[in-house]
Amino acid sequence: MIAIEEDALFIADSHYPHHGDAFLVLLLAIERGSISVPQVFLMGDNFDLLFGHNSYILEKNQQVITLLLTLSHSIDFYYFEGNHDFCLANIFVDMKVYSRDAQPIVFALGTQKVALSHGDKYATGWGYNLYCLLLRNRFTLTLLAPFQQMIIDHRLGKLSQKKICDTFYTFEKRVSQILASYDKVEKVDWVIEGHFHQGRILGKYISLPSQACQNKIGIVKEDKIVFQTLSF
Ligand SMILES: [Mn+2]
Repeated sequence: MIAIEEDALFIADSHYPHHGDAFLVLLLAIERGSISVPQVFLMGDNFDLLFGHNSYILEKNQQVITLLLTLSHSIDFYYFEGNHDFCLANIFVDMKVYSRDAQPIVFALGTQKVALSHGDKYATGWGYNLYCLLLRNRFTLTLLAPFQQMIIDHRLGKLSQKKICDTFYTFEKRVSQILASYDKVEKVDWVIEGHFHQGRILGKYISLPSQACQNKIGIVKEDKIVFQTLSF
């Protein structure tokens, strides 16, 4: 089991670049040494749209991809793929990349066990599962390649207009369903997920803040995750 270290960062749901550039600003600060970090957990949907096997979408996000490639030479990066960013293992060759299928992954936080996922795996339904299976398939992505520019531009247009920071009023109910699914896999002390953009802790469930919505990230201090807004 890999240990989560002091000052590790948990960055979730940045939705770059359509919903702010906080992700880029933070990575640039790490690059110039304004903040020193031993580990970075990218918890998914850090990009508003990014997937492998597609040159057009890579070009669109080139600045941040290049930055991540450089930083991941010297810092341990763990990328939990989200529903907006997937098939990334071929892009980020120096990172540990976890697909939706591979998640959750259990890490150690001090003496405690923590399960980590993006947050779209449990309590979703078969339609969503099928959609994920097709969309994250190399064959499907290759098939779509001739139409990539048209499809992607259309999709990017929609995504940039999407409201992503709504309050989730029945969140407690959803969390109890999610925790029940985790319990079937492995007993852990904490579950940490992004995806819901809530920035709340409910019992042992830590719903990370969205970097786009709350402008906060999680930082590990004395074996606890605290939510913070960083300024440089
Ligand atoms: Mn998500």
